[in-house]
Amino acid sequence: MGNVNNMPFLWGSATASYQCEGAWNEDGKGLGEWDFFNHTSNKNINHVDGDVSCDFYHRYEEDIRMMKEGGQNTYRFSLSWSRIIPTGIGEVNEEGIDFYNRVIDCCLENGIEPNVTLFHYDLPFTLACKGGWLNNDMAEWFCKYAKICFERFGDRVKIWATVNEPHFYSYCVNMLGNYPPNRSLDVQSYMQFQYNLMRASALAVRAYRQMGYDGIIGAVHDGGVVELDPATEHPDDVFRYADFFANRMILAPALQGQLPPEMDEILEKLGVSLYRSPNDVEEFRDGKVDFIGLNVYCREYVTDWHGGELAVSANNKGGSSKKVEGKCIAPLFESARDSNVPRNKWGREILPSCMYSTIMDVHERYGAPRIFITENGHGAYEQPDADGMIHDDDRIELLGQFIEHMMRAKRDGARVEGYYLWSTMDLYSWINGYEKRYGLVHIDFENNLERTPKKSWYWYRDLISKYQEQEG
Ligand code: BGP
Repeated sequence: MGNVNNMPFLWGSATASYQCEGAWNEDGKGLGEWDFFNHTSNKNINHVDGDVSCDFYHRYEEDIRMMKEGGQNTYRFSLSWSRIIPTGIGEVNEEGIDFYNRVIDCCLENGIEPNVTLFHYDLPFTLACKGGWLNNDMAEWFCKYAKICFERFGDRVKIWATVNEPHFYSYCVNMLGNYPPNRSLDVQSYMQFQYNLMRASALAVRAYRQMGYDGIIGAVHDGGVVELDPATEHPDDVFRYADFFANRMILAPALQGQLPPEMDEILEKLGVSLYRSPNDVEEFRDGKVDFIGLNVYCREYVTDWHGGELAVSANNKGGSSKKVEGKCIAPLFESARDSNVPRNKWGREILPSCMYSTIMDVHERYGAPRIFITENGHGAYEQPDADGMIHDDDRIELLGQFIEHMMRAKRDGARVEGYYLWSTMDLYSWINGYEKRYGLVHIDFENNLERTPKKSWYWYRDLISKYQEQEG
C-alpha cells in the first residue's frame, strides 16, 4: 500500500489469534491462559474452547483469498504471544515466527495491508501464573516481546496496535469475572490492570519509535461514548466519573501522553491506590500513539448513583437469559435504561448512532487524532437457509447504518482512515462460545469447517466498491 501517511481509505475485517487460529499446542506454541481456563474451569459456562476454532492456522490462505475476493484491502489480526515466546519471556519459537511470516506475506501478495495487534487477551500461561497484568513487571516483559515482533515483522507490517481493549478486558477479568482469572467486583485490580496495560503500551510505542521504523503504531480502545439519561441530576459529575471509568484511563495516556489529571481524586472516592512506576510520567509522555483504534459496539448510558451497592452484569447465555448489560459503580454513577433503544439477545443496546457520537467525542476532545474503526459488528444466532446461505439481513441493515454514521463523522472533519468489520469469519466469541456469530463468512463447525460467504459478505464487497468509486 506504500506510505502509511498517504493511504486510500482502508476497508477490511478483523479477527484475534485465540479466537480463530486453533492449533493450540502445535509447532512449539506455549500454553495460554485461555487454553488453561477453557480446559479446566467450571466458569467456562458454554463448555467450548479455541483448540481448533476455525483453524486459521492451517487455512489462512483460503481466508485471505476470500478477503481479497470480497474487495477488502486490509486485515486486522493479532499475534499469539505464546506462539512467539512460549513462556512469555525467554526463547523465541521460530515455528511461530514462520507462521506469522506466512500470514503477512500472504496478505501482501493479495494486496491486503496487515494491521497487527500485539496483544488481544491471550496471555501466556506462565505470565498468568506470575499474576498476569497485575504484576508491575508485565510492561517490561511486553515491551521485550513487542521489540521481537517489530524486528521480525516490522519490515512488512506498517500498522501496529499495542493492546486490544485494555478497558473492556480489565472489566471482564476484574469486575464481571467472566474472563480468566475471573475476579469479581475488584475495583483495585480493575484500575491497576488498566494502568499496567497502558504502561506496557507506552513502552512499546516508545521502543517502536526508537527503533526507527516507518510505520504507525496505536492502541485499540472499546470506544463507548458516555451519554446521560436526561433525568440525571448531576450531569457534569456523572459524565466525568463514567468517562473516567470507561474511557479516560486509556484515552488520556494514549492520546495525551499522561494519566488523567482527575485520576487521584476519583480513585480516592473508589478507595483505590495504584502501584505506579517511578518513571511513568516520562514513559507516558514518550508513549503517545500515532492513531487510536476504536472498537465501536455500544455507548455507556448512565445516570446518578442512587445508593445501591457495587454491582455489574452481563449476559453470556444469550437468548436463554433475560439479563442485560449494566453496572452500578458506587458511589459514582450507574447505568440507565433507555426503553427506546432495542437490545440484542445478549442484552446489549443496538444503537448505530453511537458510531458518530463516539468518533466525534474523541475527535473533539483529543485534538483530532487519526482514527481507525478497528472493530464494529453484530452478534447473532444464525442458521443457513435451504439454499445453504446465511441471509443475515439484520447485520446488513445495522452495519450499513453504523457505516453511514462513520461517514458522517468523516464528513464533519474526523480523521477516520479505515474500517474493520468484526469479524472476518465466524469464530470463538470468548465466553459467549460459538453460537454467537459475527462473521462475513459462515463456518460450518460440524462439517470440516467449511467456509461459505454470507449475504453480508456480498453486501460488504459491493459497499466497498461503491465507496472506492466515490473516492476516485
Ligand atoms: C470485542 C473484542 C473481540 C470480540 C468482540 C465481540 O470486545 O475485541 O475479541 O470478541 O468484542 O465480543 P463477543 O465475542 O464477546 O460478543
